[in-house]
Amino acid sequence: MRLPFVSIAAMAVALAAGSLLRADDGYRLWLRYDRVADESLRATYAAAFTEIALPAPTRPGFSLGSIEAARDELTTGLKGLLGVDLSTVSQPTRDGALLLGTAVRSPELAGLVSEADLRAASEEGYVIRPVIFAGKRCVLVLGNRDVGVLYGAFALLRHVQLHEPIAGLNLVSAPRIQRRLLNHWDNLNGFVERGYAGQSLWRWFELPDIVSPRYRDYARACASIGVNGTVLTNVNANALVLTPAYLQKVAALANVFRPYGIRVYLTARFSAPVEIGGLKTADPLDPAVKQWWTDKVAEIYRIIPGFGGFLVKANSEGQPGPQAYGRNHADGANMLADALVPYGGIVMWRAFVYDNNVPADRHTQGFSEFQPLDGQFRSNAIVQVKNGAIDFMPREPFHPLFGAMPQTPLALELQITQEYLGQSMQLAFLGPLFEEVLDADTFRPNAGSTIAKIVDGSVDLHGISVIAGVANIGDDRNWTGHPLAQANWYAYGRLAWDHQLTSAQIANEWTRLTFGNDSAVVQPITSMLLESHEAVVNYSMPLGLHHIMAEGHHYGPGPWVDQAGRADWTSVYYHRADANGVGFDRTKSGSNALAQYAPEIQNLWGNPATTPDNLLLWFHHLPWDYRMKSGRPLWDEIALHYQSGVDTVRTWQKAWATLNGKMDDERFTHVKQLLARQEHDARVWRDACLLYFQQFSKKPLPAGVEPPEHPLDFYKAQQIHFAPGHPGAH
Ligand code: BDP
Repeated sequence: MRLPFVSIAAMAVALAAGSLLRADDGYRLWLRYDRVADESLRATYAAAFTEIALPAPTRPGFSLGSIEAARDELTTGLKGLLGVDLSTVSQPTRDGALLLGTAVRSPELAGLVSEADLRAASEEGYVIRPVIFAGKRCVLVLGNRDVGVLYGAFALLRHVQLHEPIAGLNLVSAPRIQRRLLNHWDNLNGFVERGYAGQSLWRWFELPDIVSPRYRDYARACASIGVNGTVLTNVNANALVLTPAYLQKVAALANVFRPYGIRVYLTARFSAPVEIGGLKTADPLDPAVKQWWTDKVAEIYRIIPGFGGFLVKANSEGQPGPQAYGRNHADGANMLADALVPYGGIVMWRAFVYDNNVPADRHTQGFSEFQPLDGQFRSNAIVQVKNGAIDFMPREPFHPLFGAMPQTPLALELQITQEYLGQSMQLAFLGPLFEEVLDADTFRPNAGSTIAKIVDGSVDLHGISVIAGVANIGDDRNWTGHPLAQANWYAYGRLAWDHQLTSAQIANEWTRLTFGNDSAVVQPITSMLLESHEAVVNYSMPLGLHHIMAEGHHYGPGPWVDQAGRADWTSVYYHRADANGVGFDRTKSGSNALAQYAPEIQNLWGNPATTPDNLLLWFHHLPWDYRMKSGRPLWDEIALHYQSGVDTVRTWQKAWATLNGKMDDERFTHVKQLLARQEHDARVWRDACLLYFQQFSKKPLPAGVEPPEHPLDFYKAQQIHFAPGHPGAH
């Protein structure tokens, strides 16, 4: 929804009601910096922060302007929060100076903290602590490098926004994963594949001449949660972005992002040497092809200093790749890695591959193609793996590759945009999903080897670590379409920085930053957020059901889909419902995808009695009257899950109603309308799926499940035209 204008009436109401109810279009995200209402608290903060001191560095060092960005953010933020104008001085002139600097360039500041603190801050982190400097009581914001100061500035502002005490202030933090990226699936024509919040942020036609102020706000938002890289273009890539004219445009964006510690990356279309280079082949072992990429990379680094590298989708869903020349993924990735290595660049090569012509269960195919290549990739080639083996389903078991490529750094790819989770119409806070994935134990080489530890490099001691989130951002005024979907961008960044944070902590933090610290507001919103992912799973694909959504645009139910261009895009391929039961047998008696997991997991998930309910039908085909752990028959359990999803949404509608008057009318009304739509859509999911499966189960709905509103044919006949984010609709 676009809300570019604030109506005069809304503004008048807002002015009359005071700052709490000021009209709000959501543009400021979690960086709101509204005045701290409690006067005594505000006075405490104002006494603690009186000026900004930026002592001139005494040692040379490369500056990216991050310290200046930190100073600007602190000046604006504290002006908003406290109503004070902080001047910048080169040495503290009074108590309460915020002292900014880096250990590398200002050894006298480094001397104020312990070696252990500096080590803990590592490359990108910070130390924030009260110190005495030049005879004044100061608050030191120190990084080893400039960007640490910027991250520290955001942490300090967050501390104030959350109304945390100033006494005993002691913040030390550093990221656990080195490269924390957003992946934008943005096309050069402005269309965002699987984007539900408007068009691309990047105005390619206007660039490089017109540099929208929004690019800086994007960078501020990313930096505030620690995101330090952005892949600007769609994995279904267009080679044009590698041409000189586009590289100039990319450079203009990179210039805006650089002070914010954000590197720019691009998707590299494998056939680019043919499409824009005039070569006859893109064979990765052909010397002319290698030379073309070597030259191209040199050109890119000349135009875009600090360029991060390439993301590649190859031999997947029709994208070109090395297999066309009889080469494998490692051949392709290594050729690009070799071109990038002199500049410190990396290549992220995606493992999302599957082939309709291969008879094996799609679940097994990425593993089969990539696992044998372990050990063959260059050290700057990272294999990027989606969290699950199919495709960002509402719930998936973790991808077996995470436990099976110890010699290769693996990047975790999460989807922030809610392709299969209600898109921008439905509330689904993804913190719990991300946490579940990060905490999943691969048991390789032994228990405790969680995905988080595989990805951060600590299990196999890799030098490079990468995490990627497919962005949910577009040019909608509020960035994410659904106002509460901002929380997903936030949660991704916070977990990428520190995977030991809990989603409950993050939900609480985000809610307070975004809606204020009033517990009557924070409590209901936090509960809604934390319940929402499971609720969406319940009313769409409970108990391990998967890939039963509508075809193409993927919004809403489609368990009946049996024609979709290729078998592995249909729903019947995955649910396998018949008179005998439902579910995909992936045990020894079926596709045996389970064999790709560690023995501990095979033992657990190989037996329906020890498989967690929430993955049951992912791994087993079970009779409709199979006795569940609850004692109920499977059919009843399925039906009750669908109903419970609907019921949960209704409880949010009630909870949200209590917030009327406690926030601005814009966000209140927008979310109220979205929740009504979600309640409707949840019923559609429930009714459509239960009617469909009932054809096979031939059993009545259990008590407590509402009868469907329409017959099955009604739901089958529903069509959505021009669904946002659907490539086929354009
Ligand atoms: C699927 C999307 C498709 C993407 C693909 C991918 O439906 O639009 O291109 O993933 O990740 O989820 O490459």
